[in-house]
Amino acid sequence: MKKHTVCRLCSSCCPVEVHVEENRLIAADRLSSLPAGQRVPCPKLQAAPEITHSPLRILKPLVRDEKGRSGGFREASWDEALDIVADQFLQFKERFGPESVCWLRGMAADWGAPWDYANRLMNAFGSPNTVGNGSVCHVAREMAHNYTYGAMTVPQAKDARCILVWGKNDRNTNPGAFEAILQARRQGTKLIVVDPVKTGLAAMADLWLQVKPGHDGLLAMSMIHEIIASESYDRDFVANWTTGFRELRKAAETFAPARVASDLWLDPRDIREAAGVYASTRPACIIDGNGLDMQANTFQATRAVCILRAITGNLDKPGGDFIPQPVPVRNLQLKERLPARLQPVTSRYPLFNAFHPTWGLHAQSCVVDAILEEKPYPLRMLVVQSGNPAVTMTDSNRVRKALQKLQFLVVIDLFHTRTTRFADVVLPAAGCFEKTQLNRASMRNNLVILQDRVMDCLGESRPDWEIMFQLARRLGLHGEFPWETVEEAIDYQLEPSGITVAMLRERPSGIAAMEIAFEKYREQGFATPSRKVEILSERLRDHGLDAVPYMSGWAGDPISFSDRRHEYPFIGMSGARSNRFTHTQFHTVEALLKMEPGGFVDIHPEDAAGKGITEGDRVRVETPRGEVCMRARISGAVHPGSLRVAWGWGDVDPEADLNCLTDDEKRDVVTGTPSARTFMCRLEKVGT
Ligand SMILES: Nc1nc2c(c(=O)[nH]1)N[C@H]1C(S)=C(S)[C@@H](COP(=O)(O)OP(=O)(O)OC[C@H]3O[C@@H](n4cnc5c(=O)[nH]c(N)nc54)[C@H](O)[C@@H]3O)O[C@H]1N2
Ligand SMILES: Nc1nc2c(c(=O)[nH]1)N[C@H]1C(S)=C(S)[C@@H](COP(=O)(O)OP(=O)(O)OC[C@H]3O[C@@H](n4cnc5c(=O)[nH]c(N)nc54)[C@H](O)[C@@H]3O)O[C@H]1N2
Ligand code: SF4
Ligand SMILES: [Mo]
Repeated sequence: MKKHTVCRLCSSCCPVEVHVEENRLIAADRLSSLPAGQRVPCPKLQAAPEITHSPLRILKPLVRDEKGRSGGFREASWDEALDIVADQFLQFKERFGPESVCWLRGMAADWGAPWDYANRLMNAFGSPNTVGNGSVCHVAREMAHNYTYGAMTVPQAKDARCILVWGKNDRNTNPGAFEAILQARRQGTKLIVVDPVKTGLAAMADLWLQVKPGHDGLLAMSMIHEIIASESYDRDFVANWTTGFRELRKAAETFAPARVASDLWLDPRDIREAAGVYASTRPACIIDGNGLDMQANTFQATRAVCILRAITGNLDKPGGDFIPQPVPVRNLQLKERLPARLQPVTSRYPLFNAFHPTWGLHAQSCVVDAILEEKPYPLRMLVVQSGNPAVTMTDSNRVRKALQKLQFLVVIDLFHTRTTRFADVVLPAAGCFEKTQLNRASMRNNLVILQDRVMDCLGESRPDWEIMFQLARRLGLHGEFPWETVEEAIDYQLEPSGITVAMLRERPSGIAAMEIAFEKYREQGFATPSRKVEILSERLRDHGLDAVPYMSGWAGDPISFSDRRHEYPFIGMSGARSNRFTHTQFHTVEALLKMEPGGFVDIHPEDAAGKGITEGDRVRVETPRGEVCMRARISGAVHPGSLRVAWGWGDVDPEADLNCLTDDEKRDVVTGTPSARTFMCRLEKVGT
């Protein structure tokens, strides 16, 4: 049997066709409009059968044996495991208040309906603490878009004449999006890439700006300076649809290319050329990515990039940056149930907490603060769903101390991880092909595609929705979770759109809730308080923040440990995201390991020579927080003085645990984003 669904082996949410026989996944193919020879393969999807049927899957609920955390796990029935978890929820509520319980989400279970269910459960239970990991992922970037023009834009790369890729590596992280870039290139579209590393995408660009890590805000302001000075901005759009252009002009004065280029590792001519080509070639779109995230200045740097889109008049134009038309859905989260006096543990970041009606809370570092420092109050019980925080959160030694200190930890996952080692109960989740869910990425762009179950759950694993619904009922929340099936829940949520699960099953390629329209702002304005693009944001000014990015100047070096650069002279970068793995996932899958057996530190030839390091040597990278050991790869792809340290190996190899190196003290003041992407470090050879 072959069936369409959506893959969730990573966050790209590609539509796929899956072949299943007798409840065995045989193969899966990504759907693409390109002819077979031109498609970009995804090794993870090709390994989907091995991943799904891995002998390492947890197929029964596990609870600690009589020795507790110092012992092992024993298998339990769902009834027993869920009773234990519900009982702990109620006990902590009774003794310390419902806010002492927190639900911490990784990205794997999706940000659509499954995120809404977790929020609904916790809000109805009475705890304001449902926290996602968006401060290190794209939600901080999403907020910057939102504060500038009301929504996160979607680049229309296929129809653009110029594509500016800013800290995104679609070749490895989103093959469908990479295909759109390739299609555009075949039509002669210009490509500019801003990346400190010569990625495959950078190598094929017309112009590659090898920006100094963490300095994107400075570069964006310099390009803005150039576009204003050369008067190549869109005068009509700026005059009619923006606030604060005068203040922007003033703020940009100090960022002339000639003045800032050396701080950026760039030639001023390249900055001018990039600005000139981008501003004069229309339509143009900007594809921004995780290179802008995990920086201590994520919010304002992304705002500056957003302003480039606006002043060049590319917003909401075909081939430019589309303002999405979200599918009308019910807000399921029940946030209104929470008493106003109950502050979440993320209360230090009030603007980030409130910027969107359903994104909710994402300053995940605050969860660790609350456990260890008991500020603003102690968290005592944690449910970790679809995440591996022991490895993926910043300053992982500190995170593990926090997990150890918890009084009760529940983990919902398919596999054992370094996080499940701290757990009291592990609940086995079903994989993405074993469940039906309403997927946020498929809805964002006004095309609802159902992620539809193609096979039964393996063993006793259960879909996340079912685990949450059953737990909720045990907490007495029958009224809030009345649905017997996920189809009922999805139909309830989708009701305002007029779309149902039955309709989606008839049209597996998706249903558009409305006709795609461009330049919608002409009728309704932008979804900001002024209805314009807010180059100048009064909301930010009211909170004592720069209303225009960097209007009070460049805030200084955002790189962690920059005050100790004499001891830690290299700039370390977190990367690369391989197309074979998703964060810490799949590092035990033979087919993928055959292609890529371990992580590397990429070192520039000059630096390697200076340290007597040759290809394949074992090297140690150290920061004030910790150290990792990996093999050296000598590579002209990185700038002299910088190292790229492989991401994602920490679950299977404690010596390659990148987040041992990262720092959670230097944080973005708006979003609480730690500077986990970039850190000063030192390098030594430790063996051959
Ligand atoms: N230094 C550094 N830190 C980073 C990053 C980096 O590049 N560098 N990247 C950051 C980013 S962008 C992100 S998004 C985070 C990712 O952080 P996490 O979300 O913690 O990362 P994963 O390793 O993908 O962990 C997902 C877990 O969910 C499980 N899982 C998979 N599917 C399901 C499911 O359907 N249901 C359930 N319940 N579980 C499931 C997997 O087995 C896995 O254990 O890491 C961040 N941390
Ligand atoms: N195969 C695979 N696909 C994935 C994932 C995965 O783990 N594996 N994770 C998924 C998730 S959760 C996410 S968030 C996305 C992320 O997808 P991407 O946004 O593509 O993320 P990365 O590859 O981490 O980083 C993008 C680029 O930023 C560059 N970069 C690093 N530092 C800087 C900097 O200071 N400035 C600039 N301008 N660029 C910089 C890196 O060199 C890299 O080429 O991918 C998703 N897809
Ligand atoms: S990129 Fe690959 S793993 Fe990620 S959703 Fe698409 S097909 Fe699945
Ligand atoms: Mo992410």
